[in-house]
Amino acid sequence: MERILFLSTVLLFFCFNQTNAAWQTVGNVTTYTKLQNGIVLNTTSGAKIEITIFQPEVVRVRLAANGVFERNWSYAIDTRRDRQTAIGDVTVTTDEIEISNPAGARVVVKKLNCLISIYDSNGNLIVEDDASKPLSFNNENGASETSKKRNDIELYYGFGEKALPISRHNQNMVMWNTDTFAYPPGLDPIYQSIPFFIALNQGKAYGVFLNNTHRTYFDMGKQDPSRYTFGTPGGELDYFVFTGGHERTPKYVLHDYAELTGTSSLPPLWALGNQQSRWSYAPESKVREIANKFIENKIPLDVLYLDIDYMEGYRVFTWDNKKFPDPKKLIADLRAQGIRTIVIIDPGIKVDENYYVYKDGVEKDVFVKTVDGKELHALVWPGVCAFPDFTKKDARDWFGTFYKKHIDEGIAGFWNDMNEPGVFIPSEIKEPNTYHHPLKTFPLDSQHEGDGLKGAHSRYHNVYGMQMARSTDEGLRKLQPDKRPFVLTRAGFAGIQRYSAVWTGDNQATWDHLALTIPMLTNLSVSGVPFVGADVGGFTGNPSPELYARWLQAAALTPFLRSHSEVASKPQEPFAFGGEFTKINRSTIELRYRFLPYIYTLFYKHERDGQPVMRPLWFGYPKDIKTYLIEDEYLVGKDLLVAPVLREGRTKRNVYFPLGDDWMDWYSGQVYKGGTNAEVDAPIDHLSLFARVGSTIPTQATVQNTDAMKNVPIILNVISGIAENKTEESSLFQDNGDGYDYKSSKNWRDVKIEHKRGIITIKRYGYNGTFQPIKYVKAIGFPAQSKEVRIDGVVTTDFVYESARKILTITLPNDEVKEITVQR
Ligand code: MIG
Repeated sequence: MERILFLSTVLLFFCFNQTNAAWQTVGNVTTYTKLQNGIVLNTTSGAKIEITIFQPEVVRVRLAANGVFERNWSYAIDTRRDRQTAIGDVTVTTDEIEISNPAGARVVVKKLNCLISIYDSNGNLIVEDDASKPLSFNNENGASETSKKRNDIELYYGFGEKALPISRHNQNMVMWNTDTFAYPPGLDPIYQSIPFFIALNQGKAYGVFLNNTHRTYFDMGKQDPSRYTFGTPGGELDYFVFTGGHERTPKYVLHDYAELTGTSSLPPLWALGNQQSRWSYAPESKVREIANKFIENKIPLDVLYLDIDYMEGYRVFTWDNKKFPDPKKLIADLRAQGIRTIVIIDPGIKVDENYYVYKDGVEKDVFVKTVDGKELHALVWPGVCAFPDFTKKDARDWFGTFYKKHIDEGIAGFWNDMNEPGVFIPSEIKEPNTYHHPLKTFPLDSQHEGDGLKGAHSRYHNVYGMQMARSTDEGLRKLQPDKRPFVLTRAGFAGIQRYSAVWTGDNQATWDHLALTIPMLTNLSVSGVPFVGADVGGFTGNPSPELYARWLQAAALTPFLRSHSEVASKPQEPFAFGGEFTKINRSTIELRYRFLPYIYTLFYKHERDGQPVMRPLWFGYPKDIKTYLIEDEYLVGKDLLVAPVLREGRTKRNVYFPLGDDWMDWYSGQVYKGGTNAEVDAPIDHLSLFARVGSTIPTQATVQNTDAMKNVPIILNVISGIAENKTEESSLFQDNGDGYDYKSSKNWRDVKIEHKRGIITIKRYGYNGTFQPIKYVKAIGFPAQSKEVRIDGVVTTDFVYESARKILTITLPNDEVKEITVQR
């Protein structure tokens, strides 16, 4: 630890020490060239700065320290989207240059020291260079950095995957994907790097994305609370500022970031089911035993994972024929039980002349090279390995084709691990194996193709994992064009959401790690990655029955739900903790399946608008400053608030209800006013859950797996107590759970449910198909037996009232009902 501290101090010294002769500021603006959407400034130092209105409410700043801009291309940016060049009008006065969009952002540059200020569309200043630290660069080593003025109360969220508290103000963070087995809370960096953040200050948000794949760093007020600094040791300092438009909401900022870097496409429905993993379920009899136990115990399950021990000597795309004599049969048998199989695929390819993948790789010249142009070799599970250069299209395509074998065997999805990339430190190295030992990845001077811009590992390290996931995703799309791919990755970079779901690596079976899952997953979510989860129960160590049960509850409504644990850990399945706990864990997983129609709808929406599935409270309630540091509750979409117990031995917990809405206890119907706190009961078998008053949440009865959802009736849970004169719209997206009909004119529908006091209107948009019928409307928290219920104007008697739970359940005669009216 001391060593790490020492190293980072040295690093900080080099990053921030601008008295070093080679560091210099860009100097003053001399001449300029106008562009259609902005300007290129020349400066006294010879550096050039391009400032453009990238989108009406997105400003881009690029620094070419040596006067030559790099290729205008980025792994982060979603090239599938059409973008029009925005207008950036330029006006020049003696001292200043102004770049503005008629309806959007405005930038003012002071010629003296080239100081940049950025304004939102209402004319409010949002980001301003710190005049005491102008834009600077180091002409000897290619480093550059910029500092912005900071208001002491401004908070920062995002930055991808960080084992840090929810707001990252006063933190100094590094972007460098690292295999950090059993990372302690507070360790930085870990597996994924996303150099994007959302700033929030008294209800107003903006965002910044540093479009640079090197080992960049962000000091968010740690060194000096009056500014924040970000920079890079190499490549172009290229950053985007998302002004948030006239709204200045986090939602708006994230929408614009998603427009830039893309969204996740709708996953197959089964991938939202419960998933079970372990390092490793092997041999095949063990896998069957686990599957059977889930079924015997009636615990819902959609997926089982095979970790590294299914392979022959850890050679990817092979099977250990002793442990798995007939994989195809095993996979088919599991499938007949409603369970899909996912296998792990690592990037390291064993150097072995008799191994078909290696031989072919050598022939096709796909591997990463050393600085001398030789095949790079490093040690991982299989022994000495070569590594596909995933920054080369041919290598991505090549790797992608190998999945065919597994697809033909019936494997449903793939898990990419060790892709930071992480490698083993050779045993002759006697130094301690610290979390951030430089030998844990490729040498920094290793050579990558970089899709047309050859470069060193120091430039491409952070996108290696993302490009591996891309190779898997693209490979699967080609191999099975009628199915939606499912890929899970450990490493990633900005834009990873286009290719994969993400899990948070090797966490620990401790209460602190359980608590850490909420700030980690919500921050990943607001970094543009919706499909996120943590190993339930903790990867290293053994959770107590209580810890596992609480962890499962906390995770039950997170986007990706998977239990996973380390080799040699005790059994960590929901039925492994004894009778009472089997029951508790079963009902937790059943809860997940009840909410699947709601969660699936959120994923459908995400693809279109970039909004996260799992949300921190501040994201939904940016005007309520009391939400800003809450990290023990989260929202699912905008209508559900989850408040799990995260500490040992507790059977009550305090819940904060965000201001602006009222919240109803899902089980008891009790209403809590927004802006208040309450102490709620949370016995060991209970996950505290609150629904937003006025919303309508679609659920279903629980099922053993997603295959069994067909024809299961949908329940529309109307949360009573909507204000007079208010209208709330909720939705339910339905299709057959896989494939691409939902992008065509068949087989999907998007149901809009409008709720006014006493009236529910159901509007079905879309196309013909077979859908789970909307069968019940449940008015939850309904004060008394209703006097009259009408369905499409006709009086019905098909309703019951349970006074204890205050639930009025109306049964609909068919799936075409348009309007339900209820009289108190
Ligand atoms: O060096 O495949 O994070 O989930 O079980 C360890 C074995 C490699 C690390 C992953 C973990 C997985 C394990 N892997």
